[in-house]
Amino acid sequence: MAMASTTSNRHTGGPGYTPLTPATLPAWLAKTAGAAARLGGEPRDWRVREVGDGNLNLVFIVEGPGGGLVVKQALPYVRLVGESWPLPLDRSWYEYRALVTHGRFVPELVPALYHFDAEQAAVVMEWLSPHIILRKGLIQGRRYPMVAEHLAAFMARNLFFTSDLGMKAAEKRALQGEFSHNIELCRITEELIFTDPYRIAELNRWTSPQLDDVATAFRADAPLKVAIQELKWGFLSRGQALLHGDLHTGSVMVTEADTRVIDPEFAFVGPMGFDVGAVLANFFLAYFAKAGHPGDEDERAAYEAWLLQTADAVWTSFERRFLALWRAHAQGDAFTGELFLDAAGSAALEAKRQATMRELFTDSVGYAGAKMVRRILGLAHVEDLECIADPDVRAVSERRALAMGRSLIVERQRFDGMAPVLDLARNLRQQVLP
Ligand code: SR1
Ligand code: MG
Repeated sequence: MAMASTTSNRHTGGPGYTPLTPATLPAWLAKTAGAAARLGGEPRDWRVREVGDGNLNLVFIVEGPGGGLVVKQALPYVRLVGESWPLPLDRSWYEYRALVTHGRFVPELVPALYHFDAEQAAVVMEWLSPHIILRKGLIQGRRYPMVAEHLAAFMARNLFFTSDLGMKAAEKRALQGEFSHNIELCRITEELIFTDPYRIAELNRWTSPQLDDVATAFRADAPLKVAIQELKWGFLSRGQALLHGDLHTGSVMVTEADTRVIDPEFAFVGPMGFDVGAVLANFFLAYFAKAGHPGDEDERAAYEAWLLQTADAVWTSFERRFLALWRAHAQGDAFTGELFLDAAGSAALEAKRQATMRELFTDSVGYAGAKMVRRILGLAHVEDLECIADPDVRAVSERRALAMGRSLIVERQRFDGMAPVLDLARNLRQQVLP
């Protein structure tokens, strides 16, 4: 990963910027419109905990006698790596703007926004309780009966209504322009997902020596490198819709009945399959990780089946919802409706809708593969696998996931629906790969 060459901020920071601490946060928050009323009592009564366990930011939970809230503040560097890797504070602006946009289309699936402080690069928002991070729930073997429908709705509505199918060209171009400056966050994705796992890179890591052979093989795998670069080109060049940009199971908070999508700081206008693939990939990673977690064999098998059913339901529900939106709310400037009013036109347009969903599925499959590989051979790993303490056991799961990731990337055109994708996962699960 090349270090970021700029830390430029157009919207945030300034001489007053300073990382908040549990000690300094109450005084700052007391000046923030509405926060004091929401928390109740006096600043000295507020309990502040820093709970950020992500790769980039500070996250505080603040509780007062009248209620709670969350403050998320950007640091001027990558928290996971340290000050040697500077990163623009402006990502908090993009996160705020993405949350506002998501709030237009799926208000029930995002946290409520209370305040954005440009100088401190901080967003004040709803404290979601008793929600937990979906990834942690999956590691604990919990089931979420609504999560597939909610994630499908989140993606279908946001992707459709910010695409040229659902949004007028002038607004879509403005949206694309606004997010086009989220350059450094996109660069992280371009390098950590699409490039570094396929070359020698300082920040790469993997379970070693167990996976040394696969890491070496991937760096020499020409069809794989062509395929991942095709996907990267799509990420760089295809402005289909406003993406969340980092839609893994750590960006989702859940209860059994409720789902909220958080952390859209990587938002930009890009290829829709990137978000869909991210969700699918993280259920597949959870699936392969399960074999390395302790527990009863029958329960494990049932839970693994639930994970694959959930991935299946995410795609099936997403496809159904996206098509329904296209048929009923095609207010964008793509596929001008008056050209397709007669029977032949209507049939041709419906055939095009079906073909578009097939293309979107192919993209989603490829991006899912990319997201799986990066979590095992690249810098940023996932707790599902990392919590497997025995490296020999962890490597068995990781090897299966890498095999699936490679197939999804290279052979993405051959998957004509979720059934063969799920068959691949089940087959690899049974194998002890050399
Ligand atoms: C240096 S940031 C590493 C990763 O964390 C974020 O969640 C994104 O997935 C990014 O690629
Ligand atoms: Mg995040």
